[in-house]
Amino acid sequence: MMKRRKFIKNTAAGTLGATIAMTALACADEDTKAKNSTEEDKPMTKKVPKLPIAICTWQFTEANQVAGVALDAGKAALDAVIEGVSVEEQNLKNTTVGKGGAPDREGNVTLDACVMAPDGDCGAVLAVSNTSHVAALARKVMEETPHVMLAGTGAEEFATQLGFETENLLTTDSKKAWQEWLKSPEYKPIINIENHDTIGMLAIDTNGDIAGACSTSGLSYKMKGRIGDSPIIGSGLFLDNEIGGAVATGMGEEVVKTVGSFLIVELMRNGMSPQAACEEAIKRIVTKNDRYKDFQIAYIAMNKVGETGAYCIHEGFTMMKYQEKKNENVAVAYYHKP
Ligand code: SD4
Repeated sequence: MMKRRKFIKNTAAGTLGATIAMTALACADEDTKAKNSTEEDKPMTKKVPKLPIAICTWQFTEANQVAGVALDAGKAALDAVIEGVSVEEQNLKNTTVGKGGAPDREGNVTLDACVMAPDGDCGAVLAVSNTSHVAALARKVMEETPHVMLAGTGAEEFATQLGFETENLLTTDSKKAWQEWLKSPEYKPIINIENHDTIGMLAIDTNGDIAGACSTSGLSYKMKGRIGDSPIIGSGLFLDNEIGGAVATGMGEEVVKTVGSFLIVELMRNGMSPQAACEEAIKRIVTKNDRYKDFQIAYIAMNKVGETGAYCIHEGFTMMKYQEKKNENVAVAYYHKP
């Protein structure tokens, strides 16, 4: 196996990041704020947030804590996010990530994940059914192959070669729920109802470097072979270490259509705050799709200096944020007021 790429030397979050943040504050366009915005006008003297910081989708308290503690111990952002998401990949109660995830309509649990590193390198695995630690596997694709994505049996064989534990991902509970579903098999993904969903995580380490990971079993009872946004770089996850990063959760098909995470990073590049950028990305979806009342999408984002933002279509989504040894569940504003 060859070592494909060497990480470039980490660059500190110095003048460039600070400049971006101040520009973001100065240039945030009021017109782009979606309704229900929680963003307040911020004075130019605003304090730069203390690093390191880890944020993740939903109320994945332990996963975010693990990432935050790793960052506090001086670990690199990429190591921290992979350690963090692996908590949920092993959590049997979570039916949308890793082992215990709901299967497709034929009873197969298939996992998708991607990772992105501060140097812009990335890796992804799609439709993996033999191991739960798919974010770690995506990292191996990034670091040890000449490719960015591996899917299906190719990814599974790669995992076996690397010594990843072979696991049966379908738990007794998930199997029972699927068998129940088969009695009247209607495909109606209800995202958001329970606070267990795809985990997307972003971390900025003590060097000021940003990395991210996204891991999911996708939508319950999806068609065999269906892939959502989560392993697609630019949709489920994107970052640029000079600017910041974003991750998505929710109805993957709609995220892919607007390349949501890439969009958010580019909006931040053009001066928006993470909050304004998340709101604009949601606005892009709801203005193009009048079915938005039937699905949930949420974005979280963080810029180079550690300012964070999040926005979603429907009430019920929250974000975790770890900073200065505090791991908090943060309320997130939403677009649709029924
Ligand atoms: C997908 N985005 O596969 C994932 C599912 C998800 O909240 O995030 N559910 O489309």
